[in-house]
Amino acid sequence: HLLMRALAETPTDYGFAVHYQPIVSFADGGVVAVEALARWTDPVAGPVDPDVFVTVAERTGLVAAIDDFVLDRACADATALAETYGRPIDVHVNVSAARLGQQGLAEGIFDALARHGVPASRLVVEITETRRIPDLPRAVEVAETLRRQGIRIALDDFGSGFNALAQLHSLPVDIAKLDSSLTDVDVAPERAAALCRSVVRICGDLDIVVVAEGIETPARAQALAALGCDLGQGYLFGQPVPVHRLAALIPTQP
Ligand code: G
Ligand code: G
Ligand code: NA
Ligand code: MN
Repeated sequence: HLLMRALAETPTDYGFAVHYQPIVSFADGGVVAVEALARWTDPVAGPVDPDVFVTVAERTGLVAAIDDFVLDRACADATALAETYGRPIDVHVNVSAARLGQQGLAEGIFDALARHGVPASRLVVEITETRRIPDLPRAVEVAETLRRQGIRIALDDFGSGFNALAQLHSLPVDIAKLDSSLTDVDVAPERAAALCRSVVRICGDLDIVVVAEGIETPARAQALAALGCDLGQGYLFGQPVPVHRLAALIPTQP
């Protein structure tokens, strides 16, 4: 399989890249963070949908190589990101839930931060699920190890699949990213608003910052801000782009 061969070698040589998507504060519209997202262009077939290659990589155990490549690139880009925004911002990277309990994960993350001189307090690890966390007690230990150094933990796609309320019971979480199925206030507005309000309330009680995902329209941004979400992410604020194209997404003041 081409993907396997690509990952076995240096990812940079095989069409891997990292794109960044801004995460914006509803309070003042400023960019507070970016999410680093893996992109892969097959030398023959062209760009491959990340949902496809991440799912394949998860099944074959190669997703760790992708996560590590994205983490290293994101740390290397920290200086360029700070220059783009005129101040240091947070960087979110995805880590597959299946990997959270694995040996060496925390050490690998600390090593990448140290190699590039990035403070742990700038990094957010998004726990991305397609499968249940296999060894929850061990995953909780790793999450606590990361947090003791100042790294924050986000639950990705919160409210869908396995990233459910029950996770908040055991996992120490700093940020919840509300899945776009939860933030879709255009469909059944009253029910969606009630759900959103309740989740925001629970997160508030647990000191968890709420990011609303999948925001494509100003109306949706306004509704979610009014419902108490802290931050927003979506095509309205910018698609994932290479680091040098982020500056063009910064909203110009009226
Ligand atoms: O970027 P896009 O939304 O198209 O990505 C599709 C899916 O792939 C999302 O669920 C996203 O979390 C996941 N994904 C993107 N980049 C990475 C990565 O570096 N590591 C992991 N584990 N998942 C990623
Ligand atoms: O699951 P995760 O949050 O990691 O996935 C991020 C992916 O979601 C990005 O790769 C991007 O392609 C996709 N995405 C980001 N914003 C939007 C949006 O506003 N609408 C849609 N449909 N997809 C989005
Ligand atoms: Na995800
Ligand atoms: Mn994510």
